[in-house]
Amino acid sequence: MSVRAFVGLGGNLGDVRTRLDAAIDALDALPGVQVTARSRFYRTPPWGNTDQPDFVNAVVAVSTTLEAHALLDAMLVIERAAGRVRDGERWGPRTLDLDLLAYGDDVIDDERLSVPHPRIAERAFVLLPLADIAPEANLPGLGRVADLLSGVDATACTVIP
Ligand code: GSY
Repeated sequence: MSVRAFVGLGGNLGDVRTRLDAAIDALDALPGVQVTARSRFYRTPPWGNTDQPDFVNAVVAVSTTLEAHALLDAMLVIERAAGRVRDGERWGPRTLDLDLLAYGDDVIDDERLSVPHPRIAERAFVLLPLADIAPEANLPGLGRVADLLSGVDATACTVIP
């Protein structure tokens, strides 16, 4: 059985746009994963630690037969191949960040994974690209993506042509 999942992509070191394209191709090449929709790319101000370069962000929808933790493991492999080092710095600059935002209607909260991602509702850099591809999606416990987007300030985020 296939599940629709949403994956957030971001980064702010080096040629991020090219790296995000490669990461989307890598997701699509995974056995049991098909990218079914992709958002535009956005330039977004850094969230958390604001003393770092702007980010490029996007979101893709995938149709997958992988279980959520297996999808997460595959995403971590793609991050590492892109030079991402998880050095414990929570809000620092990064080459590539892949976040599993939602996995069907599942609610998962364990030591490795929280879906829907607990901070989606606060983050314009997630909601804006997510609304490109799934404005009507209803995230369990959070609500409709378009409604969540209307509750955040996205004015500093711009589409990259
Ligand atoms: O949580 C994802 C990494 N990240 C981002 C991001 O992707 N975009 C923006 N705009 N700020 C961020 N801060 C962190 S940490």
